[in-house]
Amino acid sequence: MTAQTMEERAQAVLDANWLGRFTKPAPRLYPHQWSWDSAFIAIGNRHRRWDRAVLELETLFDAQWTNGMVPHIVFADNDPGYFPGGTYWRSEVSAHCPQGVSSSGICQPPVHATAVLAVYKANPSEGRRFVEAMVPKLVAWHDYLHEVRAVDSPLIEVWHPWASGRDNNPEWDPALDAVHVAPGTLAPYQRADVNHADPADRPSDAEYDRYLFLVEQLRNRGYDPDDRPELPFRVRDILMNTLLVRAEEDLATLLGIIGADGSERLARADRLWDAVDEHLWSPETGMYHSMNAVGGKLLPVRTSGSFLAMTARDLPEERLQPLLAAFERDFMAPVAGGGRVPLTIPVDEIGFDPIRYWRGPAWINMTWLIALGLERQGRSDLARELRAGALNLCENVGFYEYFDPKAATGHGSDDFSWSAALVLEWLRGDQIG
Ligand code: 9WN
Repeated sequence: MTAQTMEERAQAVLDANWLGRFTKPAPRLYPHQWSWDSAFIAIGNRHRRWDRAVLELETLFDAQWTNGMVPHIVFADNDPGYFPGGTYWRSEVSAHCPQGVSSSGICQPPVHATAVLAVYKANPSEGRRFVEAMVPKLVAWHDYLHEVRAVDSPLIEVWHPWASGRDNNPEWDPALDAVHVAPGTLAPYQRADVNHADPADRPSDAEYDRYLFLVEQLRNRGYDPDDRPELPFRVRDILMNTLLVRAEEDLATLLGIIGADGSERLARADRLWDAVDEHLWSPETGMYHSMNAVGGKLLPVRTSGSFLAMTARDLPEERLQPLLAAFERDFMAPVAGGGRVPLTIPVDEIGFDPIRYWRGPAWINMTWLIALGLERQGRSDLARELRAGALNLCENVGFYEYFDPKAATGHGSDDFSWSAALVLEWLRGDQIG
């Protein structure tokens, strides 16, 4: 297939999932607006649907809470096709949720400043007004993360696996094992996800019980706990923290574009990076890890989230060499037709499953974010391999949510928006690094 045809196909996926003010991540499995999905979608749409890219991010930030939090899901309606929906989350229990907004009460990784910068770069003459409107919202969002989500440490915490964006990554297993849901605690419920995707691809019922229990713990506290150290699940996620370092840097650039001073954001990035490097680096594995804030120990599973350190900072050799060695040795999976893509965790890691989501397969957004980091570290050769692997998977298998590269199969939802969006970005060859 020619590059042109591939571009048309990718754009058609985004167009079909467009709902007038935002793009749903998937036709049936995810029928609302998701926070980090919208950032990736805007990055893809900036090339051929610039107005939509702008509206996508504006719509998401219209639902921003008054404390700065950008919710991880903004519910379009009461579609019973998704559970847990707005009537379960009941965002109105928080005084911070704006009137008329129905959303979840947790957030997702902060890739939005990176997306706003990318959208600006595609159309600087019209983009300046967009940047002016978005900057105060991004400042409030990042400040919320530093001020509310960091407890006893500069490192940002996730209080629910869904907030990590990598929901049932085996990385969280030790932290989730400590969450006990006594029989009869939860009201009976019906999962909707297993109606739209193969149950073998999705989390187990026991995991779902814990997910809902953790939502209830947060909802009972109005999503604004004043006993943050007592929360049952508190993880200093490597992906969340490294992407915020990157986002602060991009926010400083955005401030510069509108003639404002970005030095405070760069200072925040430095302070956060220093904490990442001091507390999340493991000399034993030669990788960065997430930390269980309950107990203060590094979570042992090696995950691809570690490589986002390359996206966040220019790394010194003593960090880059071991990281790249682990990447090549344990994560890179060949793709039929050419190229390689990173697995979520190595095949020999406890909990690896080639098809269950976030427990092993390859994801287009992780591949793209890591490629951005490889470019930053001067490893365009490896970034090109990732690009080739991702394009071959999408071309040969389809725009799936995620992939088992060894079997060349697609999983989760088909026609998945961020897979199409990031293919578009790669085809335009317009790196945002
Ligand atoms: C829960 C929408 C989202 C992504 C997440 C992915 C998955 C939701 C789910 O889908 O999570 O938020 O129901 O499984 O894990 O990264 O944003 O695409």
